[in-house]
Amino acid sequence: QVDVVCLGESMVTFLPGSAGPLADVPSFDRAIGGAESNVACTLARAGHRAAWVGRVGTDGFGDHLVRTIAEHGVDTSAVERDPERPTGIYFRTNGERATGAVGAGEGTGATGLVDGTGPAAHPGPLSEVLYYRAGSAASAMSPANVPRRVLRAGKVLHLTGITAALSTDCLALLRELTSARTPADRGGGTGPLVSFDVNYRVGLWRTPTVAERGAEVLRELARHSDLVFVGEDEAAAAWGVTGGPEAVREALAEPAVLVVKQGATGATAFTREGTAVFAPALRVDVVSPVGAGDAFAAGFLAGTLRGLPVDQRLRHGHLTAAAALTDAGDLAAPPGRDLADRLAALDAESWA
Ligand code: KDG
Repeated sequence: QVDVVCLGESMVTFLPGSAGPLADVPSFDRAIGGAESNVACTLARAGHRAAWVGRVGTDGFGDHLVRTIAEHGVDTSAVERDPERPTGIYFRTNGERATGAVGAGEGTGATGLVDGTGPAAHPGPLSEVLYYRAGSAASAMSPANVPRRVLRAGKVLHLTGITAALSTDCLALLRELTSARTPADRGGGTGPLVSFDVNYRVGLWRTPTVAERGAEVLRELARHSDLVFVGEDEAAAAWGVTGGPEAVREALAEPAVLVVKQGATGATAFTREGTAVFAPALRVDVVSPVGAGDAFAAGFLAGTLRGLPVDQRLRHGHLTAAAALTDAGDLAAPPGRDLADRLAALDAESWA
């Protein structure tokens, strides 16, 4: 059986060859991105059976994505090819970064806010993001063309709020995969545990592809999921919640398990019973914050699949995020299992 099925859009990513604003960058290096396939790749690299379900064009970018994600050990057999629509791509720039050590949750990139806000909205020091994904093959995913059998084949189905912003059909698909469930189903034997990373991409929700307000849609999807990841900064931006993890939990009407990422400080997980468990973040020198949130989710899910206690799931999340933070791309090789085990066993103080 597959451990985790991840559904969402993957894109070919162009990383700048030099720092500076978009207008001044002469060349870019090709890489891959996509929050959900990032999670799948990281899980597969950590030895779990992961599948990615998505839709790409029949163009060379689509070929490259499917091939590269498969090379990470991910099952891509359910990926659909769309002959009429292109594969999404996106460009990043690398502005001047704040130097010094920050934690695995630090920066909006770790939770995802910086991605998609777009250069016009955030000319700030972190990287700019320029998407070319409107009308992409993935935006045509819908309840009619994504095989439910595949989505229900894993122990965990991992979704993110990015998909909800791609089109009304994509939103309908996410609603079906979450709202159709009843609280009694949660974590039960009737289907996979639904994991949802809020991934609030402000820029995507500003476009007219989906008429509804992103904040409301994301709150609804989170409320219907079994395991929710959200950054404090995302909760503040989307829902105006600023009172710490407990306030985020109240705003989401107590999802089954909630993980609130608190930047450089660490992360708090609320268990099904409502117990709060905090784990401090690792301190690392950040190369790029993009993809750290995905890595954190992958680490937490890996710990969950291994049946580890919640504090160690959080530590796995921080550790995997640290690997992504110290890599320029959206996706970094996770630390090996030995190292993960050794670090997970360390005393909490050693992490701060
Ligand atoms: O979390 C990293 C992702 O944001 C990146 O890989 C691209 O999926 C992506 C998106 O929609 O921004």
